[in-house]
Amino acid sequence: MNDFKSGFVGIFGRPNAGKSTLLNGILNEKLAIVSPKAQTTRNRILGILTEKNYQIVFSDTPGILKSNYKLHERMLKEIDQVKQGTDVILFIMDVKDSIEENIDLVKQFSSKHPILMIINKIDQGNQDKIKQIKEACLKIDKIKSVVEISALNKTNIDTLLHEIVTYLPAMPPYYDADTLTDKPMRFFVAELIREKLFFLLNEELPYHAAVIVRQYEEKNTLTKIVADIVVSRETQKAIIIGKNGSMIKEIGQKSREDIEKFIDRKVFLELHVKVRKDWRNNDLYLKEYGY
Ligand SMILES: Nc1nc2c(ncn2[C@@H]2O[C@H](COP(=O)(O)OP(=O)(O)OP(=O)(O)O)[C@@H](O)[C@H]2O)c(=O)[nH]1
Ligand SMILES: [Mg+2]
Repeated sequence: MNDFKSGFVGIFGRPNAGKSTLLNGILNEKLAIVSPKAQTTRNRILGILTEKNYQIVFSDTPGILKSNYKLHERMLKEIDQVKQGTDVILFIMDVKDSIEENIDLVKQFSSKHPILMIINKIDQGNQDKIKQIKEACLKIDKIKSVVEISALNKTNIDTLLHEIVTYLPAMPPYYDADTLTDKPMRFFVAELIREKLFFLLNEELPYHAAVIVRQYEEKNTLTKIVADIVVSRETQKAIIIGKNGSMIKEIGQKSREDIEKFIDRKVFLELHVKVRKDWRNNDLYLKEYGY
């Protein structure tokens, strides 16, 4: 195991840049939920890739944003924690995003760790813009290389991995080869339910919702899961339940399908909707909901 390399690699970037899509693509597993809306990810999510000669411990993070409520503060804290324990920084930007804004964010990282700049969504970008981004990156010392990818189509992922490994220290693995993540099953189940809210509900509502798994019980033929969807207001509860319960039914169905795929077992899913006024600014609730 002499020439084995291991290290922690943080994935950072603006909301919606494709951080979670990249993590899932690298691991071939849907660990992190993904949606077309910004600020989908709220917690640090570990994903571990172990190959013959190396182990990379990836951390997906929430998108970097200004904080408007306490939940945002918690999300920013998650980002800071990952920053501290990282060997290599992946900074991922949407090829369509503003170059200046992203370069400004990159400048805020300390020079302690090498930064790999990832230009994502090249399936949607033009060569000119890619060239401009590369030129801007050249002027910044701590950016060690620039890799263009499509996280969605898994284009150039091998090149990226190869590049990352270059910067990893010689180290024995931190985790057993069969460890994929550090979060319990309940976390992923709650996230898969939360993801459906992003797809089925309009604009603001998903940002007001948290999901907590209350019961997770493996029975003989299926797994029984009871979860609460928590929102800030009564009106939001009514929307989530929908006309004659139609919305909650759809949320339940879609969630169950995804959870079954994830745990590879039949699932019985029971959902409840609860109102906790202004939970996003309440320390106790935030703690209870895992933030
Ligand atoms: N066309 C295209 N879309 C992509 C690509 N990568 C990600 N997306 C889409 O971009 C959107 C955001 O992706 P996420 O992976 O949730 O982005 P994120 O950076 O984790 O976002 P937050 O968690 O909100 O910070 C989703 O609709 C993805 O399908 C890509 O390479 N090409
Ligand atoms: Mg994300």
